[in-house]
Amino acid sequence: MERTFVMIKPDAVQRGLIGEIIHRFERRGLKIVAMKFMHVSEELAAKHYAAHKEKPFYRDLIDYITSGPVVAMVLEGTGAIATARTTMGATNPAQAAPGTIRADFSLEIGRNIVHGSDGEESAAAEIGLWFGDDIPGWERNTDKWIFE
Ligand code: RTP
Ligand code: MG
Repeated sequence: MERTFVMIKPDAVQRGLIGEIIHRFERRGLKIVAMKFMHVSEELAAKHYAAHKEKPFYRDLIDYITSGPVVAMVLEGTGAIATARTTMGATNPAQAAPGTIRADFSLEIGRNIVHGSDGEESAAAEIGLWFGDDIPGWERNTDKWIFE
């Protein structure tokens, strides 16, 4: 069963959208296997966004993600990495499909309210960075109605 790392960004926390965002992933069938409300240090932000170090928006991105508390989580399910990203919508909310989290609650790329790992490699690295490598699984009552 695949796992992915998802983060509810500071803008969404400030806007009172934590429940709404978690609700969408939960309702789709993704299973929460780890979750925490936390402040992001400059050091953690730099490690998390290391791939973007040379990008022109890097400084703004670090300032954004360290500007207030976030909710970090690990979601598990069939094709969880891609499924979480399609539930979130395109990086730029202006191009995100209606019904996705980003389209329904945001307007600008630098305030796009949620993060999700973009592939197997980044998912493994981000889960390890934010939660460590020993997250136990758990049996959900509804698993057999969601996973074939
Ligand atoms: P994320 O990592 O947050 O899930 O988003 P993503 O994969 O869809 O997009 P990525 O290319 O990894 O970019 C990471 C975050 O950087 C901000 N960004 N700003 N101003 C810009 O051109 C720009 N491009 C990216 C966004 O907040 C994006 O989510
Ligand atoms: Mg990304």
